[in-house]
Parts: sequence; C-alpha cells; structure tokens
Amino acid sequence: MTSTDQLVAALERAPAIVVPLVRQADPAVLTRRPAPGEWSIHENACHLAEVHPLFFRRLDLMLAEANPVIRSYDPGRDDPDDALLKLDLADALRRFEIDRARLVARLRRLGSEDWARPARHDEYNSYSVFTMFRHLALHDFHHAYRIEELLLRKDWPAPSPRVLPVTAPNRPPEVCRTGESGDRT
Ligand code: NI
Repeated sequence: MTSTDQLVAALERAPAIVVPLVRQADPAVLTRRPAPGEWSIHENACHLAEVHPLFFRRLDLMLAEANPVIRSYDPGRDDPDDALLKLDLADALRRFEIDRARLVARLRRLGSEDWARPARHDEYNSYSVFTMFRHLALHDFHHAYRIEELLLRKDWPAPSPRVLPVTAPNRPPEVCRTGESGDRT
C-alpha cells in the first residue's frame, strides 16, 4: 500500500469514528460552548461537513491550473459567529458521510502526478494535492478531539453508552465565541 492509499483509507474511515462520537453526546450539551472562543460539539461537527465543498473546489482548481493561488479559510475570520449554530446537525452528519464517500471515490482515481500538483497557499510554505488531503485527514481528528473533550467534561452530563439519534433543536450559544482560534484550512 502506498502512502496515498493509506491517506485515502484514513479519510474513508473517519466518519465511522466521528459520527458515532457526536451521536453519543447528551442533547443538553450539544450546542453548549465551553468558553469564549471555543466551539460546541454541534459546531465542531457541522464544520467537518461544511469544509467538503471547499476541498472539492480546490482539487478542481489544482488539477486544472498550474500552481494556482489559494486563499486560506478561517471560520473565525470569514463567517458570522453563529453560522454553524444555524445548521441542522443530523443533516450535516449525513452530508459529511456522503461527501466523504464521494471524495474518496474521486481520490482513488488520481494518478501520482495529480497528487504532486502544487499550489501557493497564503498560510503555508508549501502545498500540494497530497498536503491538502493529509491536512483534511488530520483536521477530522483535530475536531473529533475537541468533540471528545466536551463529551467527557467532568462537570457536564456523561455521554450515552449507546449512540443517540440527533434530534435536539438548535439552540443559541450559551457563551460568546470570538472565533475558532488558530485553525486555518
Ligand atoms: Ni477546522
């Protein structure tokens, strides 16, 4: 198995780990923000679904153009504070699974020259199709780790031992958020 095969396999596995993690959360804490500047479980999970269209667009661009310029995406800088709270969580989790399967199918068709195609990213000293999707694989677990921290917080209700259907209504944030600090894509 090559390193790109390993990377695609990691991207393929992520929803089966992340989605049940989110579904375990007590509905009472889904949209609770732990502190100013930090996202709720709901926001971390919806963010994972929301970034897929961006990565499809970047892939199209990098395959079509030689060394294109890519502008970073930072939700704290680029989106309204409550953007993710307005999304439906169950719908976002479904989109995460469907778009990820579609992305994996597309990546399996890339050749080694495609994986090496570069771009100029305004936040990084180097960038290629491989770098971009390695970042996406790590990004899944960056946010999954944050979700798990909230799920296991000692002073919050414990997660269900079994997976719950996601039916809780969206709620307003319980504390202010100033942005998703330091997480540019
Ligand atoms: Ni992120």
